[in-house]
Amino acid sequence: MLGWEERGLELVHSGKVRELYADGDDLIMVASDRISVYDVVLPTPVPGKGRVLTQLSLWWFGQLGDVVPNHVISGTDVPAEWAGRAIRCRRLRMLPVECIARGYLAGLGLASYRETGAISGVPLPPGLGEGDRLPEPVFTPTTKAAAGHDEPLTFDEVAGLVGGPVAAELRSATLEVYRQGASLAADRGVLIADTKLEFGLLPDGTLMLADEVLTPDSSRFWLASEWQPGRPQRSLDKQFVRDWSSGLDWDRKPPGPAIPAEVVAATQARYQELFVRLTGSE
Ligand code: Q0Z
Repeated sequence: MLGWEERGLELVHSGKVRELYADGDDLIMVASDRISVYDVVLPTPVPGKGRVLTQLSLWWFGQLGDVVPNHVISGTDVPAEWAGRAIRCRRLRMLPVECIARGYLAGLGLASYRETGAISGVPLPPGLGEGDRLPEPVFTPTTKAAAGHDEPLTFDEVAGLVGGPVAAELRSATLEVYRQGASLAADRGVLIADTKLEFGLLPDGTLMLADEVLTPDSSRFWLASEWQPGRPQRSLDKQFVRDWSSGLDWDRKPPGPAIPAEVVAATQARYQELFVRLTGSE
């Protein structure tokens, strides 16, 4: 079998758990079975994770096609070695903003709220606690740092980076994708606490949803039946890995520990269960 180099593909970006290749004018995004916890990639893969996340993302792109156009060309016209876990997409001019929508208080949104009562310059009512649902979803964009940590941006700062009209489009598309996705997921027993979207532009200026959408690697998913505001929530996908690793003598710095087989199996089952719950297919 020919490897990707022999087929003229060029590796353009290697992320923690995914790779991005150029194929002529197109890009091919390839999801691996690698898993990260506390931002550290563990040495043990979770078989099937790349396929489940890719198929979930493709399903969401289909569901959300009326909200905003997207970069997908094909989920099947990809090299055979990546079948099921790769997406052929249009190469866009990516916008330098991580577009985050939050519907519940968790993570960096919670930290910002506790310090200032606001997130990304959007004031929130007093008295909210960890895991609470927000009165309205909020747009909380950040920078896209090449290394290190993303920094919060106010709406005016986004407008300074991409121009006022594109910033307004980004905010409305982000909130609408979140609203429709979270509403559909909630009907199926899954809460989407927050999500990170990436957008790019076609040469004619059309805004397109890019990258991955509403996967557990880009979003916080909670099981509605387990939601208990007032404390940290259980993560639908990685909770077994977190619970197991918290019992180890590990400082959460690389290299991470190998995952035992039963924790891998439980995590695989969690990804599959999420996929079946949301999409209604196996
Ligand atoms: C996505 C990323 C991945 C590592 C660039 N349609 C597009 N056009 C231009 N650029 C991108 C896309 Cl999706 C683009 N990333 C994120 C994806 C591996 C990094 F699969 N970076």
